[in-house]
Formats: sequence, structure tokens, C-alpha cells
Amino acid sequence: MAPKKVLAVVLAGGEGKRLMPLTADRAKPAVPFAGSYRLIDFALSNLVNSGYLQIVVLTQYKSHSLDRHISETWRMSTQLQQYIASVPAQQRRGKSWFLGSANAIYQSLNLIHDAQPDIVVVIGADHVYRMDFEQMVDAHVKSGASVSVAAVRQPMNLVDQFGVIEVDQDNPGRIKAFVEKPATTPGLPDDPNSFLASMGNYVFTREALLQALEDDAARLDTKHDMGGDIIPYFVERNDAAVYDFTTNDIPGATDRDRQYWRDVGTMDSYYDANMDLISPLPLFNLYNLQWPIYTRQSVSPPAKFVRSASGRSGEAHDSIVSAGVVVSGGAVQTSILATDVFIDEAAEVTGSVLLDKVTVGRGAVVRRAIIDKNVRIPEGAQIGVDAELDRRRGFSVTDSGLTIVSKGQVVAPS
Ligand code: ADQ
Repeated sequence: MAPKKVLAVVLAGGEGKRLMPLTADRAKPAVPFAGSYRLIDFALSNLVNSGYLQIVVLTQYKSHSLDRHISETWRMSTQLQQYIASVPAQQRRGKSWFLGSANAIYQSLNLIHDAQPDIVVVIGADHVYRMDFEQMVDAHVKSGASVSVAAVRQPMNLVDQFGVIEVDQDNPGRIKAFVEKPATTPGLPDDPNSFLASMGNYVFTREALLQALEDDAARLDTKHDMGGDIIPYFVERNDAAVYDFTTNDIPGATDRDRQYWRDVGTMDSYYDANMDLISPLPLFNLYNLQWPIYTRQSVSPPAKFVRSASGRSGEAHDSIVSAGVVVSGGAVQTSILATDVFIDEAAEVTGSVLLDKVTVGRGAVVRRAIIDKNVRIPEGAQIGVDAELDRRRGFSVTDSGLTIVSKGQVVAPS
């Protein structure tokens, strides 16, 4: 098969409302993950590892830290026609900002016209997984359809969070029906407790995408959404193929992480995906260097665990500890510490995710909490110990009992 010219479009403009307050001040794809990564690093690493080096990232909502991360981490040689360009909403088609994900691409059609690709790969920016898009592009070309939608099984309780795919039983490569975030759906024939979810990753033949976007833009009864409008447009024309994620093969994949894909769209799923990484047998393998996940390299010094002045040892168990962390006489258990976190003497941090530059003062206690960047927890303060107290102090507490302290919140001494 002759190689196809591929342009990748990464949709990174969504608000990520369900990840509030972590997204109060940053776009969802810029949310930190696993100590030193941002969510978008997974999508971009997958594209780069697939050999696709012409990438535009469409941004809109609170994009400053996302733009900064992309320009600091993902610079490439424009002279070699390789680029990862962050492209903000610019009102190129009238006076509105991006109305929906399809409108984001419609308003950025100049990028597709400039690059003249055969194939446009469109993916979201907020999932944790490994995937070789070249395999999906090959399958797409073989299918003869105008679009292919990547699909993965999900448990029935998540049905209202995804686009649901019904495969054509007479022609298993084709999508017979596609419904965006329905309240219910029948289960799969071989597993009534699962349904087939769209991963929000699509491969389009260029001309078909351009036509669909023009037709969508001319309609009044559309939300200009990829999952809600553009994919159903192709399904109605019997022109959409399904790509089975379980057939995607990554070098170095283990049995456990071969089919790992997580939408870390809620605080609980974000927390669980972080905690998976420090479980005895993590489902996702960060250490597969045959398919590396790239991120910004910190200039901070290595992590250290030291005795405090009064002689108490600093220690961390079952935890991820990033560069620049200092645990000085405190104790850390089953936690993720991002760059430059400081844990003072006799402090206890358990089952928590601490983002960059958090400091935990002497004797403070932090349990089952997510603490956003730069928050200072003063000496003796307690977080995650008394949910009512946490709520009264203005912190968010999820139904499952996770306390979230957001950027800029001041924690008063207890
Ligand atoms: P959602 O993720 O809920 O569902 P959406 O909010 O449109 O859909 O976000 C998709 C991607 O587009 C995200 O990466 C988001 O950041 C980005 N995005 C959203 N609005 C945007 C805008 N105005 N400009 C630029 N980017 C924007 C989608 C599909 C479902 C599928 C799930 C899988 O619609 O069918 O099942 O992804 O998680």
C-alpha cells in the first residue's frame, strides 16, 4: 500500500467540566498526571510514535498552560516539515469561538488546505493509553469507508458518557448505528453488561471530512459536534467503519496494558488511574520504552528522602516521587508526588495525589486527597480526615470521599 500523507488534528479545546476544580484554571488536556506528565502527552506520544509528525492541536478554553507545555515540550523541526503546532480559536469563519469539536475543525480548515493530506486523523487529548495510529490508518484505507471510528468495550454504567456504536451484524466492519451519550443501550450479544464505545479517535479520508464539515456548517439543527453530528452523518450514509482497538498491537505491550484505555474525565477516574500506577501490578505500564510516553524534562534536582533536623527519617512507600521532591522527616504512603513537592517533619501523606510545588507542613495529615499546584498546607493542618470540615473550608469532596484542594486555595492552620 502506498504510504498516505497524514495530518493529525488533536482536539484540545474542551472545558472538562467534570474534572473541576482541576480544570478551573487549565484546559483538561493540560491536567497533570502521574507526577510529571500532562494528559495531552499520551495523545501526542502516540502520534509521534506512530510516525505522524504533522500535528495541529486545536485549543480554546484556558489554554495558557497547555500552550506553554506544548511549546516547551513538543518543539520540532519546522524545516523538516515536522510540527506540533498549538492553534488557538481565531474566529476565522464569522464572529463565534469554536461552537463544538466539529466547528473547531471547520474553523481550522485552512490548516488542512495548507497541508493537503490524504488522511486526517482526529483524536481527543485527554485519555491515558497507547495506540499505534498507523495500524488504524491502514485498516481505514482497506475498509474503503470515509471515516473509521476507534472502538473499545466499556461497562454499561458508563453508557451516558460515550458515543455508542452498533456494529452491522451482516457486515461487521461497518457501523450500523451511532448514538452520542444515550441514557441506555442494549448490551453486546456476547456480554449484556458491556457496550461498544467510541474512543473519540477518528480517521477520515480528507475530501469526505471536508464535505461533511461544510454540510454540517450549513445546517441549523446541529451542535457541530464530532460525536453528536459528524459521525452520525457518515453512519446514515452507511460510510463509517469501526476500528477494533483490541487489534492494535504496540511493541513491548504486556497482557495487562495491551488494551488499557482510560477516559480520566471525572475526579474518581482521574484518581483511580493515578493509583493504578502504584499498585503492585499496574494495568498501565509507564516503563515500556519501545513506545515511550514523552513529557517535559524537569530542571529540578533528583528527589531526596532525608532525616530532619530532629533526627526523624523521611520516607515514601508504594509511591511515585518526581524530581525536586524533598521528604524531610515526613512519611508518604501510596501517593503520587509531582515535581518540587516538599513534605516536612512528621507530616503524613497517604493515598493522595500532590501536584507541583505543594508543601505539606510539619505534622500535617493529608489522606485520600488531590492537592493542586502551589497549595501550602500549614503545620498541623488535616485534610481528608473529616469530610464535613473539608466542605466547610470550601474544598470539594466527591461522593466517594476524595477531598480536592484547588489551586490558590488557602488552607488555614487547624
Ligand atoms: P466527549 O469527550 O464528551 O466525547 P467533547 O466534549 O466534544 O466530547 O470532547 C472531545 C474532544 O474534543 C476533547 O479532547 C475536548 O478537549 C475537545 N473539544 C471539545 N470541544 C472543543 C472545542 N470547542 N474546540 C476544540 N476542542 C474541543 C467524545 C465523543 C464520544 C466519545 C468520547 C470518548 O464525542 O463519542 O465516546 O469522546 O471519550
